[in-house]
Amino acid sequence: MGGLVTVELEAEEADWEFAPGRSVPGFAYNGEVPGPTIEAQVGDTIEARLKNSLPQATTIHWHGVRVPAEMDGTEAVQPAVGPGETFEYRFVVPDAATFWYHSHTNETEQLERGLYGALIVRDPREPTLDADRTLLLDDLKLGPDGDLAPFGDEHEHHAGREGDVRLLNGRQEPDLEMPAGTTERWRIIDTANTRFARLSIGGRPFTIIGTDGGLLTKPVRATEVLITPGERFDLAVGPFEEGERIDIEALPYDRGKGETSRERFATLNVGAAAASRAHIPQTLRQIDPLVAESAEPNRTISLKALMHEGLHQRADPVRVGDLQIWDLVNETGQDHPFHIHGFFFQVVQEESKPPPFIAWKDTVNVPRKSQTRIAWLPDDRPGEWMYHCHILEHHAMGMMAHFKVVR
Ligand SMILES: [Cu+2]
Repeated sequence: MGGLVTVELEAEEADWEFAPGRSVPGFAYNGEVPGPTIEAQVGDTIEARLKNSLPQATTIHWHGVRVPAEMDGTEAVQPAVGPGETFEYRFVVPDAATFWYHSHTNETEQLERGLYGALIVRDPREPTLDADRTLLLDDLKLGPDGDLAPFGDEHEHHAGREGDVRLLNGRQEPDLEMPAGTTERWRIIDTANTRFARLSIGGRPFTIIGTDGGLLTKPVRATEVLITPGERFDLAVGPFEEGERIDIEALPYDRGKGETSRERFATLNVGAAAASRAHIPQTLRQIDPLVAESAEPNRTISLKALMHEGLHQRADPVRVGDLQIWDLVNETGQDHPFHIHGFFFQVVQEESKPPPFIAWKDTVNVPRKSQTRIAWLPDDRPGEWMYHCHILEHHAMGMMAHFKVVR
């Protein structure tokens, strides 16, 4: 039997000091950006009491968690929680992974102002590294006056909202400390409205050990990983040598809006050595493929049509237990991170090729002029669900669809 984790989350206006002496009027859970990190063991029940002290309605979506439909925190399953009102979310966390929670009402503004936090679900059987840290990547778009730029101009509708202030855990380009000789688990979450990060840790090799739905089957060595809004990657990072200063940065990437330049999120300072007990086994867990690579799709979703058809689209229902094989076709000129609520999928093909590793995902970037095939199995959680682009401005503009899971 799992334990009970209770958390009080008060959504409130707060002065968000994102750099020494610089702040913006934020929206924050319990006055902090990011909100408190919620930590649980797999199988626990989370009871989160939301108190809305904002001047506008809000809800909380538990991104990636396989919650019952009525706990999904969208306005499709609950009325938004008005100013002065409360709502209690209660659900079991059946999977060990890096999740996050965020507002799902007036998201473009509420996330930009800071309504997000991490939800970490651990399994005691997972490998233990020397430390476990959560790094939330974000940005802020400021106007010439240093305050938040106004929301929702025409350019943002099309391209998404990106700002020049890059944040890690709610602070502008902070310094992090890590002892030499150690290897840490870094849980990276892209909480930005739009910003992609082709993440590099000073070009050093690291090991990808997990993503949205938890551990991979085996560790994957890499020197960079593309992380897009909503996605998570768990990395084993280190060891480094005492005295090193390493930039945690995004390498140039073109999501269809021109190539970005190298951009720093933080600097890692390596301190005096500490003993290490980190061990990464060669087998992390088993993931059985849902379908063969050659499996034919039973649904095609045109992201271009989704983008242009506007609000409140309804897709066909899916039946519990019926295997879903969906082709996500992106004929637009920009990348779109596709997110499905409440269920994990496997990527079967990316641009007609199998993905580099098998994994459970809830968000996947579909690069411009390409197509991605995913497979997923609706387990017995009937109700109202949705999928959408996780560029929040695209979602707000209607790049989404509701669908039902039926018995
Ligand atoms: Cu999009």
